[in-house]
Amino acid sequence: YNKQNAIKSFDWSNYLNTTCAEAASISYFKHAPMSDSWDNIIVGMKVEVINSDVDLPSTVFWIATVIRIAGYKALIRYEGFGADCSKDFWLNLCTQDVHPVGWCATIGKPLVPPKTIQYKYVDWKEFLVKRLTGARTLPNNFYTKVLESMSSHKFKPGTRLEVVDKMCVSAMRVATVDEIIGGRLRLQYVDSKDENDDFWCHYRSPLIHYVGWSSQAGHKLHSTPEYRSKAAEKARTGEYEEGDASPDMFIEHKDIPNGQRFEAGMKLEAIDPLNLSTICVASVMKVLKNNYLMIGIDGSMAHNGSDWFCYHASSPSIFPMGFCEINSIELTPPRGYKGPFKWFDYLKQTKSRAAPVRLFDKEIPKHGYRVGMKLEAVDLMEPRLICVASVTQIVGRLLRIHFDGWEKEYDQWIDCQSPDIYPVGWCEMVGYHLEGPKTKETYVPLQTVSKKRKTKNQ
Ligand code: MLZ
Repeated sequence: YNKQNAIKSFDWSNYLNTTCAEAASISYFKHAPMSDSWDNIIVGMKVEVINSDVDLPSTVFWIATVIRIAGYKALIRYEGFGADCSKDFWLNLCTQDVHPVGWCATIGKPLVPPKTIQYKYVDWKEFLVKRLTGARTLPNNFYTKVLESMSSHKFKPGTRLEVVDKMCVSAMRVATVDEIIGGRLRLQYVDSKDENDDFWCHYRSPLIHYVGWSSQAGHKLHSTPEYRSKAAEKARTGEYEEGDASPDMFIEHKDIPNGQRFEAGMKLEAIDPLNLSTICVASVMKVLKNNYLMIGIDGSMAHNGSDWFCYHASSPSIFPMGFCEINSIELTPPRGYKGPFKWFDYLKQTKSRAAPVRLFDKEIPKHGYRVGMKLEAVDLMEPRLICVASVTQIVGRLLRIHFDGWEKEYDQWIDCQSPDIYPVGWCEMVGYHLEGPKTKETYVPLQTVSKKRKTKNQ
């Protein structure tokens, strides 16, 4: 029994009205459906929607104007209301209930004016013709396009892959896809007896890999000897079985600058994978093949290396020494470090050297994010949860994501191209539960599932 599922999914409508906040645009999220064809969706465009302001037994439609856009959601006003906003309502543009102008005429459905304004005109036809001349509307095949763009990957229930072991992040484990919602995969570890021991991630997540990836990269893998040898063979020959995740299902990493490599022992700054609100002093613990690195957070490493974490050399989550200082953000010193932290002294004390700046990917992709924008973000410490969130700081390509109503300890530094952030209305569109902002009235602590979060220097 899952308490959270019993709670209704959060509805953005009132929240958008009362906070007046701007939502991050669909076009910022490359992995989100319709991201590349959202340019035509603009304020002022007209659509045909169900008219609920009538006393008729049958479903009728009316023309409406888009007043405001927030992610996939649009604030709508029935045509004829003029400046009167009393009947405005929010709807999701990517649902079956929204149609381009002309749709009713094509299928012979009547357009019926809302009863509140019925008295205003005698000749509604003439009124509509006037209002609609030159107006923009949705493209004809809009909903078909929406459906198409929601299934643009090859993952299926049953697909086998390698994924980070959530109980021991330095190792991989074998899992199968159990369920897919909006491109997010519910994974089940194959060696787990507990059905509820699942792991959610997007199909573009850097935490999942093809069968045989661990053997190729030289990454630790918890699995059976049979799997190990078969997987290695498959990756070597490229001959995969039905149901195996194969290399072509994953995005390829950028090449790193020629001939320049990270070396074990080099120091750097990195987002702590177990506490995404902090950027910490870290070390390259091991260099794997194909430019993957095992990174450890200085001062809090388990002796057996069980909290080393794999980042690709081109990852946007690792930074050269001095990154935090240059960007005026807090760098978390090694746990228990005495006195103010100075890189120069620290390198001397630890007799180590910093990873050269040229090894890092410094590209900052163009993005439109601004502080204050709302979105839906995965709580990566409990990745089943997608929550109402806001951008509270921007550093180059990094976004600081704050979960509305929650303490700052829950904040996460996330890359602007991360597949773990979604536009407002995404959950509603794909049918995923959305966690609302934490409020005193609605929040019931889930004591049984609550994992203690690391806080700074704790
Ligand atoms: N059980 C967890 C839920 C936290 C979810 C927060 N999401 C932003 C806790 O109370 O810590």
